[in-house]
Amino acid sequence: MSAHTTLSFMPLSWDRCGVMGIVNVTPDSFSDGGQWLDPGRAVAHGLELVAEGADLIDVGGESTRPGAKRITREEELRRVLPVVRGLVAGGVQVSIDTMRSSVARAALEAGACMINDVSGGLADPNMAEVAASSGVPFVVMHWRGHSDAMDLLADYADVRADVADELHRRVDAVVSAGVDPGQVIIDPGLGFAKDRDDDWQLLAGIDELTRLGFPVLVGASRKRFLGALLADPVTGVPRAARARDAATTAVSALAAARGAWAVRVHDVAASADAVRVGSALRRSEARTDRQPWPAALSTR
Ligand code: PMM
Repeated sequence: MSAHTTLSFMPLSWDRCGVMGIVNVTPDSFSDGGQWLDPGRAVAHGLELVAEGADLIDVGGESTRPGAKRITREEELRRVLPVVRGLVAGGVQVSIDTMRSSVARAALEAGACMINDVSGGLADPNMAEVAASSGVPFVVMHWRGHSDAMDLLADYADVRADVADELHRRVDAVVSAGVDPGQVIIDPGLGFAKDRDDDWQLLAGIDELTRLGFPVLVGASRKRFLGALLADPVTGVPRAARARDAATTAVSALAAARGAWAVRVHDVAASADAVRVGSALRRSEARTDRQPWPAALSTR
């Protein structure tokens, strides 16, 4: 696997960390389940997220919450296609969040311009071929198994090294199946077969992941590790999913500062500001004309 630091698909490259807004067309996603099941409301919400600063919208029809059961292909298509069509008609860049190659193909035909596969091509052996033949950006997320069993699979010797190694092998597999390395975006898959400590370690290791040579997408929005961090100090009850947005925003700034390509979030407006902060800090750190502190101070 060779190094490719930028997407060859230019419309999805920005001069800062990007913001991917989430529209889950599901009855059971952990934080917004049931809110956007009606296609008209889902499209209106996606357009609202774009107005708030989303660079693209990720549309998903199948919940991946821990313990979730799979739905049929027909149901998934019924949920996502009208929303993809509606958003594309509104001029929005749409990513399709699916583990099924047939759903990805149908969404691309409806105008989606990116595939986000949380299984990184593992759940459906035909996904890599659809990605390869379409040439669109393809998110390869770290994944070890379906949602009904994933919590039992969070067993790592060294989570950063293991996730990087497994992602590396997944990328090699999809590239062998014909995907151009310039299409690939990697994602550590926070919360997917990870416990809270694993999620924090992976976040702390974003810079290492970027060194694999692919754009890195970070999906921390409202996830369990934030709920646990913000748990009620008396009862220990995790903070409710909707009340995790400020923490998500903080993660967006940190992810941008550590070189993430984009963050995947529910609350777009706050993260749109946060990624600008993180990216500005990163640009400033990268300046070559900076004086080391002691020298700068001694010239006063
Ligand atoms: N998380 C969820 C769904 N899709 N896609 C990527 N690439 N990365 C993620 O972390 C990710 C994802 C689950 O969260 P949701 O139910 O809030 O959409």
